[in-house]
Amino acid sequence: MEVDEIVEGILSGNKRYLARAITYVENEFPEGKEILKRVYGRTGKAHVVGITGFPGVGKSTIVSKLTQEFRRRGKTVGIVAIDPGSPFTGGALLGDRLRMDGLDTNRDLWIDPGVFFRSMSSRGRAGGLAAKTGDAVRLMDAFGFDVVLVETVGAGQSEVDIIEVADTSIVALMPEMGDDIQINKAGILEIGDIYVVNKADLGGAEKTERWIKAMLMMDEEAVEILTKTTHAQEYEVQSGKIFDKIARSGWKPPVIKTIADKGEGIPELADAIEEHFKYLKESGMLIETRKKRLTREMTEILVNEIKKYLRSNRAVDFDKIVEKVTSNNLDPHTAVEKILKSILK
Ligand SMILES: Nc1nc2c(ncn2[C@@H]2O[C@H](COP(=O)(O)OP(=O)(O)OP(=O)(O)O)[C@@H](O)[C@H]2O)c(=O)[nH]1
Ligand SMILES: [Mg+2]
Repeated sequence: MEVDEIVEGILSGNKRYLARAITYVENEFPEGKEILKRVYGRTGKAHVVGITGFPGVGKSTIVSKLTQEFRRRGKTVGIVAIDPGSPFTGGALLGDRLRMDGLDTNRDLWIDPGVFFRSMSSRGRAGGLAAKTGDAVRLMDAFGFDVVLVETVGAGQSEVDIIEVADTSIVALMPEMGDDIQINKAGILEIGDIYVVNKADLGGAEKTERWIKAMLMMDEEAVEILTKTTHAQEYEVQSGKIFDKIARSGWKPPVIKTIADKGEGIPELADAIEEHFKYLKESGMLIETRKKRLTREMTEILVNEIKKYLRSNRAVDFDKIVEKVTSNNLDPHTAVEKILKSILK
């Protein structure tokens, strides 16, 4: 399939071409990059919503019910699920279908032209997964979905990455998960704009809710202290994420109890999501955080390109210079100055 054909297909709303474009991006085919370049002008309108949480808390069920709710509200929905367990299949639709159990039971969604689902495997592909997810989201955005939902399992590092693609981050928990220090260690309580305590039917949801609120209050104090220091800039240099958190401090993350498989609490969750988007737009935070994120993304691309360039030994014989430094005939600083000079000229 030609790039021209795919771009045209995406812009005219044909999902087959969207699926193909995502496959190209996922496999790092050069066509993927080319397509992204061509459709970038159409991106930026979708509300990107990330949902993360430990395995089995009910993320897929929430995504499925939320999708129905947004459809009722007249919005179209694109879904990206990061699946850590399944082998990479190139995103075969049937495989996706079987895996997304929550959606599978929801046959109406499969035939709804206003919904598109895609899963991406993270197995053995941790590196660059955030970037690829970001590009898949971008393609869905360009396609014209009003909302793009991204489901990621949060059990280690990857959940923190949703902050890099989502405007609104939802952290899903379930009862009996509170007072578990592991959750905070996983960084999960630092990234939520909205918290969900799902499986409220199991009992103990209030306790978990209280615990989250207590954690958030401590967090709020920390943010206040950080905001008052005159060294906010320094914090920004040290950690873009801490700064983002400070910047987000005008928003108090709500904690919402749900029974997702029965749809309970889902309209309230959809309200909170829409409210957060409104807040982001009205406060200027949407543009501000997107700008910061793009700065990080472009810096990463630039550094990667420079690395590639150096490895190619085209501009300078990098290996030879390293040898010189190893044998103490040159110091690292002078070596880098030399390299930079020859690259820049
Ligand atoms: N009791 C109860 N069960 C629920 C609720 N919501 C979802 N479940 C069930 O919990 C199980 C896991 O739900 P999923 O939606 O697949 O959870 P998940 O977080 O997407 O799981 P992974 O993608 O494997 O991390 C399923 O059997 C659901 O039917 C709920 O509110 N109450
Ligand atoms: Mg799931």
